[in-house]
Amino acid sequence: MFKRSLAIMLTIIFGLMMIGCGSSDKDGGAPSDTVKEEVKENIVVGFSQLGAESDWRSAHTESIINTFTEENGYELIFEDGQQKQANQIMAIRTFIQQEVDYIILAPVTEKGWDTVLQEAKDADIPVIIVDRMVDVADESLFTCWVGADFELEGQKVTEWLRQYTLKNNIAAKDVHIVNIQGTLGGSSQIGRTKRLRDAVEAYGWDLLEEKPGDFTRTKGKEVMEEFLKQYDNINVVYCENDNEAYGAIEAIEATGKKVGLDIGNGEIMVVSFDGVKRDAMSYALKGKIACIAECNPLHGPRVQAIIETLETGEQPVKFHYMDEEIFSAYESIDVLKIDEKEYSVVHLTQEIIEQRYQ
Ligand code: GZL
Repeated sequence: MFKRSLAIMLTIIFGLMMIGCGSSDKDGGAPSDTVKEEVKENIVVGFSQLGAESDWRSAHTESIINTFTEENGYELIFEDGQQKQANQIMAIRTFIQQEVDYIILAPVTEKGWDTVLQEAKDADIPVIIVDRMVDVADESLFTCWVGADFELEGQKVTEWLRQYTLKNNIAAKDVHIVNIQGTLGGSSQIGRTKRLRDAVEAYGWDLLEEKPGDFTRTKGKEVMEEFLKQYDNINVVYCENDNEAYGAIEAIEATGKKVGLDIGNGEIMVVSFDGVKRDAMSYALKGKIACIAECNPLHGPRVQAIIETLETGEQPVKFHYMDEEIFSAYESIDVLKIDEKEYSVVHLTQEIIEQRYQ
């Protein structure tokens, strides 16, 4: 911030000098545009990303990097936290020393940010939180947040599953679920897990066990293998992201069991979140993932709009929610009713997939 204020001051002084020397335009008016252009500083943004664990994360990183480019007037400093909060805190402290103009933080977990966000606030550097939320005592420690309603994502999947069981006369007591959770303590895991537990409580499903799969394919496969050794009656697998679902499907099929929707006849249903890559949609088209609650990773433009508003001296809205759908190839469920609101299910076809990834 200091660097850019200095640059702006220099512009004014330099411009006044130009006017004094009469070398601006003919009538001695404001300095010519070339003066302002020469010293215009790019906005320096420090981005602390939590890691590279999933397709969603890669798409999220790409969205930020593709937005905060030099040609768009930015200088982006990117730091990968590799799933460790300590690395992210170190990155934020480095950004503060570098006197960046803004900090973007994608926090790996919700807790433990108060001290370092206070340091950023003391350095007068606005912090924009993206994706998962931070749980801080004082919400003035961050300027804005861009992300998803993770509990609503969980409600969409569990409401879809409830409708499925009703339409196919599957008794609640015969729904035997395991949950492959996301990275423990992150808002996406917290919200999606909470809404599964609420549904189990409300509808009487049998929740056999929950274990973290860290949003990765490898861990998702490992956890599913453990579940399959432990339980012989699993018929629904709730995966908290698509990469875990890929791993779970691999583990299930390796035992000779079938992944699909016909849980009344021995198939194992997989439900998931994200819907970022074509792979996930192809699985869903084949019924290998019964439904996917979209989690939209394209935060870049929303964050840029926030920064542009802040640059004008205006205060943007604090919380920004991304628009998200729910996808399924199962055509008998069209609409989900959640808390008096209705959400249409996008019935997947090859054509819709082609359009989405053209
Ligand atoms: C969701 C994000 C989650 C994704 C996973 O906003 O936090 O983390 O669902 C990602 O794919 O790893």
